[in-house]
Parts: sequence; C-alpha cells; structure tokens
Amino acid sequence: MPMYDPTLTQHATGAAIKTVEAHQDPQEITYHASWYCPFTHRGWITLEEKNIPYQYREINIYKHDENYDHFLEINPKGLVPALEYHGKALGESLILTEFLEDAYPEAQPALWPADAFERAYARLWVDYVAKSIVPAYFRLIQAQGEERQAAAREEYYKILRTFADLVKGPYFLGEQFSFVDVAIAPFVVRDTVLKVKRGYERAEVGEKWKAYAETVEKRPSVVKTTSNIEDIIQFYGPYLRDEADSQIAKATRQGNAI
Ligand SMILES: N[C@@H](CCC(=O)N[C@@H](CS)C(=O)NCC(=O)O)C(=O)O
Repeated sequence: MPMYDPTLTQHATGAAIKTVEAHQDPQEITYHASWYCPFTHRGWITLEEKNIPYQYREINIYKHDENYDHFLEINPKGLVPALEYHGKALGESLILTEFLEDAYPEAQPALWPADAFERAYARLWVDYVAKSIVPAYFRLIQAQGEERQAAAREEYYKILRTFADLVKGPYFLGEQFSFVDVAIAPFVVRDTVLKVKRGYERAEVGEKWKAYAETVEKRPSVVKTTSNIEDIIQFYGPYLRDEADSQIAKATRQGNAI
C-alpha cells in the first residue's frame, strides 16, 4: 500500500468541497475519486462540464475503509478514478471521460469535435498529453538535486512548447473547450507545485502557454473541482522527495509510463 501521510487532509478542500457536498445523493453514476488525484480530476471536470448527475465518493487509497473495499471489488487494479454505472465499473481517466460523452450524448457541451478529422487530431493531442506531458511532469516532481531538476525542467519546458505552439486559443482547438483541455487541465492547475518547489515559470515556456494556462485554470468546471493548492503541494511531499511508492511514482523512477 502506498505511503500514508497522517497530516494530509482526507477530503477535498477549497472550492472543491462544495462540489463534493452537492453530489452526495445516489445517482446512476458513482464517481470513485480521490480529491488530490490529477487523473480523478479529468473525469470530475467532465462530469461538471456536462452537468451529468453523479454521486462523489472519496476513496482513500492510503487508508482502507468500506468505500475502499467496494472500490477494489469493482476495480481490482486499485487505481482511482473509477466510474460505476449500473453496477459495472470503468477505470482509466481518459477512457471513462470518453464514456461520459458516449453514454450521455444529450449532455452539452460536446467535448470531442463533430468533424472526424478534427476528432482524430484532438485524440492525437490527448495522447501527447498522456504519453509526453504527464511523464515529464512526474519526472520533474521526482527529480533530486539541482542539476537533475534543471535538466528535467528544461525538458518539461520543451515538451510544453510543442503543445503550446499549436494552441489556437483561447482553448487548444480554438473556441471549443475539448478533451485535450480536460486531459491537461489537472496538470495546469498543479504546475504551482513545480513553481514553488522546482523553479518552473509559465512564462519560460512562452507567453502563449501562460495565456492558455490562465484560461484553462479559470474554466468553472476546473475551478469547482480544485482543492486548495497548499493541500495539493502537501500531497506531493513524498513525490518531491522521490519517496512515493504509488504505481506512477515507481514507473517514473524506472523510466516507464503507466
Ligand atoms: N492511468 C490512470 C492513472 C491513475 C492513477 O495513477 N491514480 C493514482 C492516484 S492519482 C492511484 O490510484 N494510485 C494508487 C497506486 O498507485 O497504488 C488513469 O489515467 O486513470
């Protein structure tokens, strides 16, 4: 079981706590979530964005209780988030967000473009977020020593610039807020961890990135699902010391993705 920090808050804080409180009644969807988790955040943004009814259930993967036992039963991989729908469950944040669009076609806004080519193009960039941006984010968080941190920071800047150059503005695809923005938004709001602890500056990536990041972090669905940044920074403590033993932390150490 991953390392547990007993002083860490066990529930959402800040704006996100109100959203949790507003979603306690049973619904067709139960969202098994952890307040600090960037992958959880993607599905949560999607649910809020599309105004789909859901029950939020906090899963503490560090301290097992009844919620956790049920979660593990329906989702044996044990990674949050999991989405429970009519007694069946889906894991993997990017897959369950797609499911929401397919299962609730009437729920607006649509997060995939209607045009087939545009949709494939959006998928390419969701894939880039998952395979290039997210691993580089964790490499920078877990990098130890100034030299390695500087190298990881430069690498992260470079990877973000490739993405930022293609931002049409205000969102990645232009006027439409899409799954590309959903995929990256949790890592945009969590870049304060890098700013405070790793010397990262948005402006170093470029002005276009800075403007995009400021737009994404102000999106109401993102604001409503984000806890206080001090709590998020505290959550990353073991990662910042490279002591975390979660699957993603281990994969990062071994140079793999999960
Ligand atoms: N690829 C997964 C990653 C999910 C993930 O790594 N979740 C973390 C919390 S942020 C987790 O459940 N870790 C538990 C563990 O590693 O044992 C997704 O996109 O949903």
